[in-house]
Amino acid sequence: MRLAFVPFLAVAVALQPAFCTPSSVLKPRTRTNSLLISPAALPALPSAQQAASASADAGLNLTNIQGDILIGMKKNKELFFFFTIINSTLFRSQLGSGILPLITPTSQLLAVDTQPTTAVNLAFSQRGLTTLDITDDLGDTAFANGQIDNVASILGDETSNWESAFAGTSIHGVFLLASDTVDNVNATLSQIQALLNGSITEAYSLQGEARPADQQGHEHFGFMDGISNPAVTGFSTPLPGQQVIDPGLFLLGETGDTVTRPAWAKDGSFLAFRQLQQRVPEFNKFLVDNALSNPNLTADQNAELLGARMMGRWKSGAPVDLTPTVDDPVLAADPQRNNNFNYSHPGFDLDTDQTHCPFSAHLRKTNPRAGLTPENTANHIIRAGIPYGPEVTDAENASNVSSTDPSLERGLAFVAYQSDINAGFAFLQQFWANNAGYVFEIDPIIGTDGLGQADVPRSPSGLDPADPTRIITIEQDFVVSRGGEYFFSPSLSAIQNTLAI
Ligand code: N7H
Repeated sequence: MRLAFVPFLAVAVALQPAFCTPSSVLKPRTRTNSLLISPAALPALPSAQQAASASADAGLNLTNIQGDILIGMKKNKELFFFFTIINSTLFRSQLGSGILPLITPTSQLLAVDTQPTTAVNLAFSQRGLTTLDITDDLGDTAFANGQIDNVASILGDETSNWESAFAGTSIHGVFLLASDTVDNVNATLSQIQALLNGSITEAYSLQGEARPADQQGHEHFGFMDGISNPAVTGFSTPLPGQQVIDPGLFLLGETGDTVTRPAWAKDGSFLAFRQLQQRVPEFNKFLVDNALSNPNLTADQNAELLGARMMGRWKSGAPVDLTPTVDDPVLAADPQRNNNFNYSHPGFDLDTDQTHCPFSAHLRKTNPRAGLTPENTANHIIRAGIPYGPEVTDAENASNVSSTDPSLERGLAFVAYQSDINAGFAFLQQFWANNAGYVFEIDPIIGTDGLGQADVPRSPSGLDPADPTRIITIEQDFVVSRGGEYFFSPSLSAIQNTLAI
């Protein structure tokens, strides 16, 4: 079905009464505690009132945008349920009346008393849209070709490590189910499956989970994650140092999106999903074996120092650019200060100074801040992933080797939202993280040689602040891609008026 190109505004106005009245989207009020986590280091979400006022000024309709897109890495438990559509007519017939009322828009997540028991989002692969007879070109070649097309040459993945479901053709879509308990998630999944009445089958699933106790918000290597997502005009108020990015970099058809799209695609976003395995015991051993030698630090602290310099932040979240040789947990927990840096310092040459932050640090590779003039506003993503897999076992700790037992695999269920995958996730991975020619070295956390080979040695300088010219060779990958897919996360109005029948 090819839909006519209709001006966005006309469509939005025409669709308002169908789904935008708050009473029709709110679920029974059973919540007294948030389904999201809120570690002190992460920027707080705007209040419902703040977001309502910012979005009104920018013309954003937060009741029409799926909730995961602008929220970031704040999920507690999240199931990624990848599915195959086996009866497209039945599936489409259940989408509007059955599934749409369960889909959680952004506005609903901003206050505890409007949050559902389980937040539900839904996205489709190109293959899924085609199965639904939606043949419009959404204007994104990476999405249209699927992630498998990017596998070796662009992303540098070793294809043999890919989970078979991602390498195959069965993934048509994904339900993202987030709550504070796995029981809630499973109950909602059962409800969805009952509503869809046999029209889908499971292709694959991955259960994400925030790490326990004081590690909540930290990924499996131990680093606080999700601090430096950009502020989005029309949604969030920028914190000191936080870049402010046009909504059109993340939402189709909004200010800053320059591509021509079908009208119904407005307020959707492309979701890049990656299952990134983390080899935690191997990473820890590398840090111990190559610990730095600051005489004022213990051996453990010298190992931590090396990890912090590979990452660009301490495990606490404190940026090494502001505190290069010693952790500062108070700074880390203060969102007014923990993102307020740009790698420039009075009297230091930005192009040669690595005493504050190494050029190759993951944080600096994936966002060079003042390292580019003017500061880059074109290549940004909103990261909304969550850790998956269990904690490291005693046996793995003792052997310094990750178990080969699949049930013990751990890593990051990486999610990036953008309106242009080739300018967002794929650009960051290919042109910055994997590119030794760009600010000198391959990213020591997520970089590969860009040719699909594993464990290619990397030789970054700058990791040792006492001697920034010293090279510390890294001979193995600590992050292994297990594959992924590109999806389109449509607006609620698109689900109702274009995808449902
Ligand atoms: Fe990265 N980590 O937890 O170790 N990342 N990342 N990432 N990452 C960041 O400031 C990590 C990955 C970005 O604006 C932090 O939020 C891990 C991919 C970007 O200054 C930490 C994996 C891509 C930023 C991690 C992984 C990116 C960023 C610091 C894989 C894109 C913000 C916390 C397993 C291709 C940069 C924070 C800025 C920050 C971790 C993957 C991109 C701790 C473990 C694949 C843009």
